[in-house]
Amino acid sequence: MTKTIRTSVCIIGSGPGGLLLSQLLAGQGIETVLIDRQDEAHIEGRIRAGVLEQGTVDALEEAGVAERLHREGLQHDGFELAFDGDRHRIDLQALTGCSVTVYGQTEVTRDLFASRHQQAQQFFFNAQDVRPVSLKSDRPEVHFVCDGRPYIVSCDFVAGCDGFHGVSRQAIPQDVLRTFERVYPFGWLGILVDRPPASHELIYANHARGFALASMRSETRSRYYVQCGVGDTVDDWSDERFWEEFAARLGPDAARGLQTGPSFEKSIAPLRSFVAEPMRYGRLFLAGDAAHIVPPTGAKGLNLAVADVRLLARALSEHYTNHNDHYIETYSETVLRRVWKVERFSWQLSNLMHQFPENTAFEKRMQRAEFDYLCSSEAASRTIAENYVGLPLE
Ligand code: FAS
Ligand code: PHB
Repeated sequence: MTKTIRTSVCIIGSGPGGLLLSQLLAGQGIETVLIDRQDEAHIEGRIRAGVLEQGTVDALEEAGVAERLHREGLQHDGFELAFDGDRHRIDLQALTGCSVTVYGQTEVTRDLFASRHQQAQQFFFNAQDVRPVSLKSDRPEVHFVCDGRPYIVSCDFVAGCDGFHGVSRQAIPQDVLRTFERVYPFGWLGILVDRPPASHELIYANHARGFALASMRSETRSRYYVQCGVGDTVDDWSDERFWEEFAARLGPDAARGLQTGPSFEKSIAPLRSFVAEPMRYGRLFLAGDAAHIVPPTGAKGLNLAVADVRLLARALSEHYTNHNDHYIETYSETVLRRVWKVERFSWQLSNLMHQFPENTAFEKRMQRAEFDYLCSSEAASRTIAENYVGLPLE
């Protein structure tokens, strides 16, 4: 027996994008239902982003979930780029007047779940066969099965926040959807280790042996990455091999502060740049990884999802509160303009900081020349800084 549920906005995907959208809409008295194919523990357990733009912090404050973030987050006024051991600090504060906050996506997701539960949000976890239908009608539906029972959510709007491998983007007809993609010829191997960070700020390093990133989650927990082969598995990377490569790529100066130890999380992420257009089809709106992917080099994935959600929450709130559909009608055009600028920055920094198998000696010299130019030009450093702290919402 199918159970039908009626709500205003049905959100597919309960990652940071879907959770924040639900939280922001709830603040405007707009009811939502959240559907996810995983359970809460799995969603919270995913180790992903680590750096929040000021705009993301602002959104979490507006959503009323920034208290722990302010208590435990680490404010960073700069970060470093290193090239074969030479280091250059991008002084975010001096160049832009802004900072970033180091606070893991896991914590953001945990804070959002806690608040949604406090407000008795209706969730469906472990949902199967999720299908958004009738998207061109004024009463779209989302069909799914949960605990063996079929459900239909009848709603005004559907928000596709279900990530790169979700179903929402697939619901846009092939003759409407346009996709753009660049797959990088390497991945990132990431570890977590309970040791103090090698440096108090992030260091992105390009070395002849490959890219490395020294990041952190707290003053006692570090998050480190090395560029790895696109076909590598975690079994190819013992801790010993990781530490040897990581220290070599960071360079002797930066590696001086490195404290090695046993990793307790190790995973590999593929790198791609991807955009799907349009981000609206009828009453379906895409937000976050459902519509775009950036290589993590620019620390933009989570922040871009948050920016989409802020614009989508505004569009939906204006519809319900002021019967004004201007932001609904312009959502896709507005959000994509910013998405492409962030894609550009993430692609540019990835090209600068990684060793590409197909690069000739000339391209390697161009990378070094770009780094040397950054070191010598405040204007060049400012362009990196203003993208890293986050572009204006529109
Ligand atoms: P998410 O992918 O977080 O959430 C989508 C949700 O939809 C998931 O909970 C999923 O279970 C659910 N879903 C999927 N299909 C569904 C279906 N059919 N029905 C119902 N639910 C469905 N960003 C950074 O800034 N820095 C990083 O270092 C970084 N590392 C990353 C590493 C990996 C392995 C990955 C995959 C991403 C990484 N990202 C990183 C990007 C990441 O942080 C995303 O940008 C962020 O999670 C986007 O949030 P959402 O759009 O909510 O999508
Ligand atoms: C992280 O801490 O996970 C992190 C930080 C910056 C990035 C990517 C990942 O660019």
